[in-house]
Amino acid sequence: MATVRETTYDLLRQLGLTTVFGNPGSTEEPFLGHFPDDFSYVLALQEASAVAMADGYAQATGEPAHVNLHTAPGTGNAMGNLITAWHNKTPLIVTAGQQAREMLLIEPRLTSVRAAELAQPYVKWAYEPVRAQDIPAALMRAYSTAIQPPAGPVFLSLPLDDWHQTADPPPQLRQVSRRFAADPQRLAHFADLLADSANPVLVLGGGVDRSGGWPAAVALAERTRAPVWSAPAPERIGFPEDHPQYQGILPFAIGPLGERLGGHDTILVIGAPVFRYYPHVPGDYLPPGAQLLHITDDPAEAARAPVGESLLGDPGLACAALAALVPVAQRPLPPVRSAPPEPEVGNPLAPAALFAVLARHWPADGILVTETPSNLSILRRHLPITRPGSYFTTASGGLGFGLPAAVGVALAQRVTGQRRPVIAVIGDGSFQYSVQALWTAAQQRLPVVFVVPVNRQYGILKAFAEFKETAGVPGLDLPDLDIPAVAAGFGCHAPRLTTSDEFVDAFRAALGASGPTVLAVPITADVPPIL
Ligand SMILES: Cc1ncc(C[n+]2csc(CCOP(=O)(O)OP(=O)(O)O)c2C)c(N)n1
Repeated sequence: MATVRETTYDLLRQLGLTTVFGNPGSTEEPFLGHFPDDFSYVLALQEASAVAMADGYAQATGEPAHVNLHTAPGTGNAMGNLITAWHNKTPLIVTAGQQAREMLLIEPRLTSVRAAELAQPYVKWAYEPVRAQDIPAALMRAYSTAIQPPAGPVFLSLPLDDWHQTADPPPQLRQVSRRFAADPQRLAHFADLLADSANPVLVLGGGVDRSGGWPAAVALAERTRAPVWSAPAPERIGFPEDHPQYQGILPFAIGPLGERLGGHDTILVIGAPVFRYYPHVPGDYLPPGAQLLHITDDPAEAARAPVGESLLGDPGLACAALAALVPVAQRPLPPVRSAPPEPEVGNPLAPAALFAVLARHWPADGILVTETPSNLSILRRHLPITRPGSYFTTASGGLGFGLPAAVGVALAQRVTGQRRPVIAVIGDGSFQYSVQALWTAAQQRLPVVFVVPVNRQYGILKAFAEFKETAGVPGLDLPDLDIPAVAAGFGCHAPRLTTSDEFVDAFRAALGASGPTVLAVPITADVPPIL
């Protein structure tokens, strides 16, 4: 008779979930024991890193990933990046150990009380099976839940003494949809509204990239001849930023965003929230007289939009369907946006100078993973994303995602055989939240290049304090962090750099290295305005 454990591993195998990201504890050992040869365990030294590595891996492979956590404290450590996975719409199957059922009543050490509530509300489904025999079927249900639109994390709490129990017959291996197409009537209505518009604009978000929608988005843009903006604070990029119709990234505040879209009568938003705002700047959501059309695969995202009409459907499929329905517009093309000014190269480098140098030496198929809050708009201005699947950042704004996510993205390059270079630009503050993922990168010999602009401060919080006129906030400076020493301690190559030339030589070498390199570059402590 098969055990629950054997039936579960068979199912994981059939689902292609043979990589387990995790950090083990005693409550997980009965599951992990006699770990099969055809599975791999990616050890993270803290659960925040395990979740974000799995997130990066899932996004870069386009497949769900499995994370195994240590009961309540492990889940607690994982929570920040679980919140990010939720906003990233990443399908993650999160399992966590639980104490033995026989003792749960008296709450021994390692009990996760109300385990199914702990990860809420940032999972699509959370469950502790009522019987040991329900684990494989619960896993099948968890998988089906995670991958259906909108994709997202799910959570299972699994008591440690369940694994050796005799299993029921295995659950049926099921397939469910990962995409759904829009209602044709409503889509035709949207196409009519778009065709009747005098001056429409497209706003594209991360959902376009997630759904493989670049070619369809380009076709739609070229038929409508409309300017194209990136949705504010995008977690992925849905349109080539070197396309002549591309205008830039919209500001993440109500008033400024509404003003930026002034003059347009139709605003078509695809694959993004309406909108991802950050500082509160009151104003009109839309320019006067404009209508907003919103296409998303997420009913909750559609429901909470303050304005506009919505249409549920896969962003990529919707772009393709709309492109087929709308006539070729006759209007003149929008003006091409100007190139950023050439920054002066000083010592220390200004952020713009560092990013201009980085852009100059950027590999054509490079993937950018980033978390550099105050300098992000400068980085994005100098380093256009021109290919699909080439940009990943936190959708939630929570820090501690980028560094481990880059490790997961790099692992995906190896596993899929794509072997695209992965470059992570991570602020010196952001670097600290899941820093132990450097060890996993080193152990796995992943050639990730971590570029750390060192401004010795929480720059964006200074900008926010200025913006809100809240002087005297403590804890915004970061003196005496020795990033090369920390990186070397985890097994990364980490040369000490100051000049631009040293950076260029080290960056080139890092791209060809067989393991991770951390390039901490001192930069000026400018505080760019928040908007
Ligand atoms: C988990 C978490 N903790 C705290 C914050 C608040 N926070 C936002 S940006 C930031 C500073 C980031 O510093 P750094 O990476 O050095 O970038 P800089 O703003 O200096 O460019 C902090 C602490 C957050 N977003 N997430």
